[in-house]
Amino acid sequence: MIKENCYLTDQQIQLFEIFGFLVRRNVFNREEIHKINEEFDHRLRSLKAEADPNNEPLANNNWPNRNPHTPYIASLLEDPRIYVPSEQLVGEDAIPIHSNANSYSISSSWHPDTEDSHLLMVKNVMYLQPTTGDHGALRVIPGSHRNPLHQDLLRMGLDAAFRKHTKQSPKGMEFDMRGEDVASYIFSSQPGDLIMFNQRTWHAAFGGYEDRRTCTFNFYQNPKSPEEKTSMRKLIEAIRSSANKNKKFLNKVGSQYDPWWLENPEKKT
Ligand SMILES: O=C(O)CCC(=O)C(=O)O
Repeated sequence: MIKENCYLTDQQIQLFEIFGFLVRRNVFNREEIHKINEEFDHRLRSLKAEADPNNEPLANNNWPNRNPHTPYIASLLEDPRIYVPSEQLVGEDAIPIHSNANSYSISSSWHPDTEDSHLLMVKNVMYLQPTTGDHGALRVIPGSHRNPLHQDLLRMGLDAAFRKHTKQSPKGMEFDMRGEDVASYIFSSQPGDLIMFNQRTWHAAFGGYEDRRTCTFNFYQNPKSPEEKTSMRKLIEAIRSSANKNKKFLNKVGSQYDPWWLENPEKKT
C-alpha cells in the first residue's frame, strides 16, 4: 500500500506544472487517519490548557508537528508517500520546511502562500474530516501559480479579505464579490486524500466550522542561484517572525522542530 501510492507518473507531474496542484486519493488508510486524529486531539487539548487564558482566541490554531507529543504525525514528513512525490516535484535535494497541524474555526479567503517566483515551494495538505464545497473544502484556481494570472489576481485585490483578516495592508483594488463565486477547482475529499499545490497557487476554503483540521507538509527547493538564496533568506526570516508571534498565543509554539526530532530517535536515514 505504502509503495503503491508513492510515485507520481509523468502525467501527474505535467498536470502539477500546468495547473499548480495535484490531487491524490486514498493515500492514508482509516487506521492511520485515526492515529493522526488521536495525536491531534491530545496535542490540541494540551496546547489549549497551557495557553494563557488572557490571549485572544485564534481563528486558526497552528502548531508544529515535529515533537515527542505527536510522534506518528512527526514521522509523516519522512513517510515515502509524502516525501517521494514532493522530491519528484521539487528536486531530490528538496528541504522539508514545515510539518504543521491546523485547527481552524473559520473559512479561509483567497490568497497565495507566497508571491515569490524564484523558489519552488510545494505544500501537501491532508484534511482530517470529509470536505465539500460548502463544508471546508480547499479550492484552488488552476494555473494561478503562473504569471500573468497570478499577478492579475493580486492586482484585482482577490486577497483583500485575507489581508484584512491577517492584518496586512491592502495591495490591490477593492474586491467585493463572494469568494465562493470565483472560478476554481473544489477539492471535495475524504480523510486519507491529499492535495499537493505550488504555494504560489491561489487557494481558499469556504463553509468553515469549529475545529476544522488539516496537517500540512511543505518542501522548498534547495536554493542555488543568488536570487533563490535571497528568497530563501527572506522566507526563513518571515517564518521566524511568525513563530515568535504565535508564541504569544499558544505558549509552547515556537520553533518548527523540537530538539527530540533532531536527535532522530528512530535512527532514520
Ligand atoms: O483549509 C483552509 O482553510 C485553507 C488552507 C490553507 O490556506 C493552506 O493550507 O495553505
